[in-house]
Amino acid sequence: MDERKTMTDPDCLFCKIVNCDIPSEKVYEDASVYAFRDINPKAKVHVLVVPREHYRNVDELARADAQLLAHIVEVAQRIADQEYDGSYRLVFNTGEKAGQTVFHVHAHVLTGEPLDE
Ligand code: D5M
Repeated sequence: MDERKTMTDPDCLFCKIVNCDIPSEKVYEDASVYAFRDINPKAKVHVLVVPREHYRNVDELARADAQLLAHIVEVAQRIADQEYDGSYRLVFNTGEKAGQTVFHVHAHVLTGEPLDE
């Protein structure tokens, strides 16, 4: 366990979604993660999987809690199994120049149809 004091950021969009202060279309939840449909889907099925706790990006999460990162991958597979044939693309945009716009780590799970390369 790391020593960060703030596990929720009151100004963070995805913290608000996890806490149900902003509505979302939930796909899956458990004690440590929450998954919901992306508002601007880039594939037939486009789900975001986020930890309930606030980490800025996947690097911060990996250093603090590698098991939680592995759990996010398990949840991505579960969603792809439920919503398609188990095939999926997993994307973590990390940093502004890579297209990250929400600084609460989230896995984009793209599935539901064959994907272009
Ligand atoms: O991905 C941020 C993603 O978050 C982007 O694909 C849109 C999505 N988004 C933004 N607001 C919402 C709400 N309110 N519900 C669902 N999805 C949302 P990034 O990798 O940071 O660019």
